[in-house]
Amino acid sequence: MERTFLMIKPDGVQRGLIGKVIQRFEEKGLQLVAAKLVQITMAQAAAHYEEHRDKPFFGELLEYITSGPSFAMIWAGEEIIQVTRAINGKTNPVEAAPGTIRGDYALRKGVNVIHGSDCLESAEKEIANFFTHEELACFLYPADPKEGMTT
Ligand code: IDP
Repeated sequence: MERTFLMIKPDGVQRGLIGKVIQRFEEKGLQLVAAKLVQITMAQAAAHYEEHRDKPFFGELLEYITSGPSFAMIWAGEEIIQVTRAINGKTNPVEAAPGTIRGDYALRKGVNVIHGSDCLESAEKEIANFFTHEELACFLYPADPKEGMTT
């Protein structure tokens, strides 16, 4: 099963949006594999946003992502990258469609509530940056989430 790394950023945690965000992914039928509150270190932040190292907003981005606890998660499901990025909405909340997380809960590009990996390869790197193997739920969900809901 494909998996991705999703993270509610410090603004989302501080505004009490963890439950609402989780609900959207659960209701879509995705499967939660691991989750925890984490105070991101500067080293983890720099590794996570490595591709943006040369951007003018890099310093601001590290400051923001380490400014308070984030809620790190691993979710699994079919077409997980495409599905979760659609639920998150465009990077710039001004352009993000209503009904998406960023469209409904954010206003500024630099403070946009949620992170989602952009491909399966990045997802695995990001998971390794934030989770140990022991932290992952070690049971298999049914292929169709509804199959497990009969009892
Ligand atoms: P994504 O989070 O939608 O994948 P990326 O382009 O990978 O978008 O950017 C990573 C994060 O960097 C964004 O979610 C946002 O928080 C921040 N960011 C991107 N562009 C800007 C900008 O122009 N100003 C400030 N922050 C930005």
